[in-house]
Amino acid sequence: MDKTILVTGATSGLGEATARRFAAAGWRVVVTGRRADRLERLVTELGADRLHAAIFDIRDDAAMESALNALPEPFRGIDALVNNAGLALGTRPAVEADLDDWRTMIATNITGLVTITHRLLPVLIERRGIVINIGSVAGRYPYAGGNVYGGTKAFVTQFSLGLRSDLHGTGVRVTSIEPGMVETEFTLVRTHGDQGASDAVYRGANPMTAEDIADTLHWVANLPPHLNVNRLELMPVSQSFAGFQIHRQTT
Ligand code: NDP
Ligand code: 8X3
Repeated sequence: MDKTILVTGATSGLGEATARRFAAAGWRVVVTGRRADRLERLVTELGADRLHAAIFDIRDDAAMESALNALPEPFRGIDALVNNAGLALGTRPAVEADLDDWRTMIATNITGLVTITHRLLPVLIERRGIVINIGSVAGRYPYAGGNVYGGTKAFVTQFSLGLRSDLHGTGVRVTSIEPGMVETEFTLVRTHGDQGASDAVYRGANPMTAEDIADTLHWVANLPPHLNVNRLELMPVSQSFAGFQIHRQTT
């Protein structure tokens, strides 16, 4: 195996599981995120020949550029980009939502994602690589309080499909993975650190695991080069759809 993958947001959840999955399969992995201690622990555990930590906030263009420019030679030829770094903040209805939360989601889930994609497209084209973007069921099915988070994930899906068109003829594959409920630190972040609320979301739900998604990503990336998965939506069996809400006049 002589391939390199860059996974954004590899300090926890889907990103960490993806880094572990591909490293176990023999890929070189560039792991990114803000929490340096977690990335450094991962490098120590899995080995510096296999993993490289590129520590930056995906909203900080200059930090991203300098971390990518500093990639050691064996990690520079990126064959796969997993755009995973992202977050939801808040579940309040739009009128009560915190505008700063909205702006953070847009800056991270949209602006950060397109910035690193634009930066790495030349090498991905040169190597006939693959871009895997992590969308969400929230981008397809609206729910109360999903407002801007769902909007950012709808962007991810549509951007993925648009990228496919633009990359026509290059051999580069683009996939949008759109999971439902996966137990990670996602809800802890969404609730601004409320562990009880996070536990309540997942309790008894038998949610998907980060490893379920990592296995799916590994499958997608290792398909024969003539096959492209455009979009893939996954849910735990315990999750489904609740239909429309109707507000009725009482008088
Ligand atoms: P986690 O909170 O466990 O992981 C999120 C990752 O994103 C962390 O590694 C975090 O790193 C990184 N990240 C967040 N903000 C930034 C930033 N500004 N700069 C760099 N990295 C950042 O959640 P998940 O693993 O669940 O989430 C991963 C992706 O999956 C997200 O895009 C999420 O929207 C999506 N998703 C999650 C679902 C779920 O149910 N869990 C379902 C569908 C989609 P750090 O904080 O160290 O910077
Ligand atoms: C995360 C899934 O349903 O919590 O993207 O929005 S959901």
